[in-house]
Amino acid sequence: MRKILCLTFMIALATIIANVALAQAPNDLKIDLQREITPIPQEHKEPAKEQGEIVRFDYKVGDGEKYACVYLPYGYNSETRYEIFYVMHGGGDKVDKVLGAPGTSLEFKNALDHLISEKKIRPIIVVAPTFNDSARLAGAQNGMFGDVGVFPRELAENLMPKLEATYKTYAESTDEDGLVNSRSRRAFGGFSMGAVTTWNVLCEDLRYFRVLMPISGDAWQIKPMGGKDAPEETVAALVDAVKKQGYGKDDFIVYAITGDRDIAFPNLDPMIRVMQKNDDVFGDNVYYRVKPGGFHTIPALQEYLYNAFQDLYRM
Ligand code: FER
Repeated sequence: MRKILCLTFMIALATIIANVALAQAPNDLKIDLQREITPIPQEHKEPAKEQGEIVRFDYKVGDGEKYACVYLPYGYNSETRYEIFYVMHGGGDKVDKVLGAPGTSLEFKNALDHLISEKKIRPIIVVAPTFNDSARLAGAQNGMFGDVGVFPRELAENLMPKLEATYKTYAESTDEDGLVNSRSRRAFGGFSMGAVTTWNVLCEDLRYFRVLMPISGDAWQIKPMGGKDAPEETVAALVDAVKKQGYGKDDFIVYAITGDRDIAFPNLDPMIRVMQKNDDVFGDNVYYRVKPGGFHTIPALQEYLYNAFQDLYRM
């Protein structure tokens, strides 16, 4: 009897430990800040032998319809759980700008195929949504500022629950608990206005994401370009928002990337410097990579993702 009790206890304990490990932190992040950001090699821009696909994912927002472009890795199957990376495009761009349109196989998508088939990264799902129309559909303030302002809610209420019920991620259910418990396997990043969106996601949706990747764009919590004009106040607003959500510095990382010739560099750089000196909810959970000579372009964004994915998802 005692043996059985003991065994039951051990199994229960092992299950708890395994679940906690899954939910908290696969500390498998091996971010080497000394490693250069390298261009996507030409051979990785060519079609791979083992190809994933980009599919269209339709979802409802209010009375309207929207869609996201979703990269499913080669061999995707609903028996396997996949980590998921959401990536938002920049201002003036469309939903198909980052990954390419559904059914296409452009250079960046080919590069993802190669990274996965050569086992440089784990098979992941990448979702490229759009903030375009978000404000209008939410009945809120219109324009780009309104769009990126309401997108975190659309993400939480309309996109993620439906998408992750359709494609298999670490969310065991797509209610609040299921999405929150799988946050260590979910990341959000974005470029330019997509970076502004990412900071907004940090402030509102941190319960769903462990990794936030603002690329070439500052936080507009105080005002547009506040990362340059009001870096201390901007970071203070981020600190408040993180605390209000009940998180601390061990619960998430910010992995910011830009180029030193990027027009957003002067906006992002000062606020990141302030964040790195913070010893409250930021500090050594803030990773910062700057590509010498990097400009504010979609190919630069794709190059940064190509490199960053090898940090986040290395096998
Ligand atoms: C920045 C954040 C966002 C930035 C530009 C933007 C130049 C976006 C501009 C746009 O898409 O119109 O720091 O720096």
